[in-house]
Amino acid sequence: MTETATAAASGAAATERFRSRQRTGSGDAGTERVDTLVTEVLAAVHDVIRRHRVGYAEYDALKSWMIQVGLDGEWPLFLDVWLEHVVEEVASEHRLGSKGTIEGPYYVPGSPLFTGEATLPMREGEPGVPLLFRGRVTAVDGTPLTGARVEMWHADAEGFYSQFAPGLPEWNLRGTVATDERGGFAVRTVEPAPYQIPTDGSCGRLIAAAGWHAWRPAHLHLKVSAPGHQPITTQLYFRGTSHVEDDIASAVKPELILSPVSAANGTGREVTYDFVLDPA
Ligand code: MBD
Ligand code: FE
Repeated sequence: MTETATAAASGAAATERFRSRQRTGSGDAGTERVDTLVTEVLAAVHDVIRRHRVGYAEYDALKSWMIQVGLDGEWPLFLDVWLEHVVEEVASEHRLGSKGTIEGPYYVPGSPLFTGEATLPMREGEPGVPLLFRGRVTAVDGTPLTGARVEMWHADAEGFYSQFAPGLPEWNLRGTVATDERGGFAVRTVEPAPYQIPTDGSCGRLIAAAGWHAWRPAHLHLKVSAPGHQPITTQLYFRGTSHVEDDIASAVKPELILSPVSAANGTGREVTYDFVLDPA
């Protein structure tokens, strides 16, 4: 029997995951700050209601949709798709090193650790074009960072993430590699598929109701960290693949687009990408 992926199951897992690792310091904003932010958000919504003459039928539709987002566990998905990119933009305004982008709902800390070179955990005959991803991690002054951690996680060739879709090994396509004495790392994996927001959940219903598309371009997720440096959370995309130009999560930046070439050994593709970390 093959279990099928459902919005409610991946949403419940994402909600649970978020609750277990909420960033410290969240939720302790002062009274004045809460007053300012909530008052302005509400005023913006009031303005929309007045300008568009929103009626009771639409108000009730909104209420029932918001209730269902919670029941589906899709608040992490909704927020990361439609709001996180602006939070990331504000947070990274003064960064000198590599560009970051949103984390999304499917990061899991503590993936299997390798040194220098890694083949991400994958199934026998894992579908997808083999990809060799390698590079170096340095400080902004060019100093190689030995022992930096490069964490990678991504969807499989069907667009599914381990621990959020059924039937996949726990750490499938998730791993951490520590850089060598020259700051270098290499990761062998397979190229991910584009990601479709689940069509059977509340986010999918919103997308259909608004006539939008539900796609993110194929992407690799990464977190790169080293002692004494600011960690970076980013994603990398593939030049010329679908939805690089119109990501529903608005998380593509020109600096994050890879151009892999045929691998020197004749199987699959390879690409080099270097990370530069800001001082802490
Ligand atoms: C993803 O895979 C993702 O990276 C984001 C940001 C939102 C939904 C699914
Ligand atoms: Fe993703």
